[in-house]
Amino acid sequence: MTLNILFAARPERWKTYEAPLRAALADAGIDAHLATEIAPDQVDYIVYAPNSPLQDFTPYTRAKAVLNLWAGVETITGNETLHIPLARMVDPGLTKGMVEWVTGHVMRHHLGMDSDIKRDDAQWVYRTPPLAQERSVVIFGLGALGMAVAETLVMLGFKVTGWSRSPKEVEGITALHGPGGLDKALAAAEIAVLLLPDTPATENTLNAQTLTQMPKGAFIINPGRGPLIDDDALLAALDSGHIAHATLDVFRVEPLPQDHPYWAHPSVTVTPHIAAETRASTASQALVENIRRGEAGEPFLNLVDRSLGY
Ligand code: NDP
Ligand code: OXD
Repeated sequence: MTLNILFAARPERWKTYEAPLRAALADAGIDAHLATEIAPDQVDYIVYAPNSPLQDFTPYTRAKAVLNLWAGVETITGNETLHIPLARMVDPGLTKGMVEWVTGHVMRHHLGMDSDIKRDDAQWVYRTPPLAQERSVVIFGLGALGMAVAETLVMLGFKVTGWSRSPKEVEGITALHGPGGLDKALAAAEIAVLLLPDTPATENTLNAQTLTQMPKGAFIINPGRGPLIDDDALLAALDSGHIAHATLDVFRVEPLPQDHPYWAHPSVTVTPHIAAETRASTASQALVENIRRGEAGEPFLNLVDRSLGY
């Protein structure tokens, strides 16, 4: 039987994904009609980007799953027309990209690279740079991305703590969880990396109260989602010097509006939601593996629990 697979995303994505998806389907021996337009009641699987025009899933009566092209699902979990399984993207290429981006920014702050890069001989000041073993980094969110980041930072010698919703045991990492573990995580966060999903429970994880619980001079790196931080509270903490610097890749409104105070703040680094990107070749294999599982009657991987919002 030929499977009808709808690719519902912006046209530029189709250009990137068409060939690798066809190749991954062929490699898996799946006979498929893959297209950007298919009669809704004939569609078996929907490969989906949340910014696609498809927002009403009601006519997709035969579809077995929606396979998201993004890791973040906050704009779909509330869609009341969606009643079939929703899988989020876990892609080795995306994970590698996130590990590299976070590690780069952790090293920038850990080593104080900005102040050591000299443009003027008069500033020739020698100092002994710190070693990773002297620095405590907390990863808020120990999921697919946070765990990979934590493992790399452990390999580099950092003191790594992770905070998640459910308990975990991970060698080399101090694993804390739930509201009860938050105080300890904040107190250890000389560098805080936010890799939580955007859910009602994670909104404003960093707020006026929790920011004061972080060590004075702490650094914040947020490649997670904008709503994880109360922006006004962060700006106040930066102005007071309690937080030394924030590197922000994601925002409540994107692109970040031109008049937002983050742009001009000397202690804020803005990057345009580029921390990590799905890589079409590896992401296609992940998508096709879930289609294979669906057809074999095996459980889908990386299913979203819509009651939790991630
Ligand atoms: P996962 O779902 O694999 O991991 C989420 C982690 O957050 C889990 O460890 C989970 O805990 C934890 N968590 C969720 N809710 C809470 C809570 N209330 N309290 C404490 N911990 C909580 O997601 P990924 O690692 O794949 O991705 C994380 C986020 O990164 C995405 O949701 C997306 O927003 C962002 N992202 C950003 C990109 C960028 O370019 N800037 C690119 C890709 C993703 P538990 O383990 O117990 O479930
Ligand atoms: C994602 C992202 O969620 O790019 O995949 O932020």
